Amino acid sequence: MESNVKMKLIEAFSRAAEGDFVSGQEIAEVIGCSRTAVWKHIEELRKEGYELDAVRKKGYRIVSAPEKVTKTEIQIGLGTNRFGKEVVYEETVSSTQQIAHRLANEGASEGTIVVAEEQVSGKGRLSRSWHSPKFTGIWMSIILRPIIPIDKAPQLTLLAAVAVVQAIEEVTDTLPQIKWPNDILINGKKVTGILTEMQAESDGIHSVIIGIGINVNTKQDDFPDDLKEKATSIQIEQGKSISRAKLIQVLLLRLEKIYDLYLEKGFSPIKQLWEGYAVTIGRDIIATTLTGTITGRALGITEEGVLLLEDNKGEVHKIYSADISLA
Ligand code: BT5
Repeated sequence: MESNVKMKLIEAFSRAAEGDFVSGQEIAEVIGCSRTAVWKHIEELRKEGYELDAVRKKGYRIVSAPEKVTKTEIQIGLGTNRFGKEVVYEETVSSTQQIAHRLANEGASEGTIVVAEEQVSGKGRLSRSWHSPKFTGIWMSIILRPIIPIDKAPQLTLLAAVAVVQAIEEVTDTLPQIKWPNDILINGKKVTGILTEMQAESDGIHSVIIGIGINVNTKQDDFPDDLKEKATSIQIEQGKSISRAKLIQVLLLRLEKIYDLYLEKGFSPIKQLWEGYAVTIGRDIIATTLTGTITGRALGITEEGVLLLEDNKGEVHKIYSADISLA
């Protein structure tokens, strides 16, 4: 919706006393549109997360405004030591990853996060896109600066997946599971995707940027047709919405704890936690890699976080990166 139209509309509502209706006529005058076009603007406002009452002969009133994930919402009550101490918040971005990359280059400190209400070109792996409609989910990137060898960076995806599952478990009554390497599912449908990118040179890792996308209060209609069957949200699964800011706080705390455990004790304890949530292990799966397709039984992950897949000839393959589906 055009931002000046939106501003005028919100202003008209905020001039009215709380709980009072604003008539269609008044809205038409404020915006400078016809009375028949008023409902269209009201619908647009609804799409942006506002709840509105419409009563014949009285007009419209705002019942609730969308909850936001601003720096203040995230930082008040945040229990972490480092993660989320720097928050870069934008209402609309192309991709939080892009901004985080720039900030990392400019020397942003570890634990800096970039959060947006909406991404217009959210990124998945391999230049796929990530659908990120306004006010519905958590679209966040966090900058880490671990001192680890480059080939260990993929472990951070698994570490982040564990933190996300723990956080969702803590604030909802759903039971998420992890599909190697970067998907989190509820009832078999994708609720979260993780994208781990790295800035490194021959002297080692400069930064790792972990992008986390969680469908929180997304409604079925918010998903495009090609995602309706395979994607879900916390709201869809548990039948009620939750505070995105609260989930971000819990997630940052979980992430910081598990990251500290990782820096202190290595990948082993993370692997154990991860295996407790993994849905693919012990099952027959199809792994689609850039070079081809392998079918077999997922045996587990190695100490490095690499997936082991045994084909029907008994040969064990190491899978570093792939899309997995159940056979
Ligand atoms: C991922 O890629 O799952 C990584 C997604 C990471 C998104 C976060 S949001 C914050 C940060 N900023 C960004 O720009 N990105 C990160 P991949 O495994 O390649 O899966 C991508 C596929 O998931 C798409 O091709 C769709 O099929 C599906 N998909 C897209 N949007 C989805 C959504 N909102 N929910 C569930 N599935 C989705």
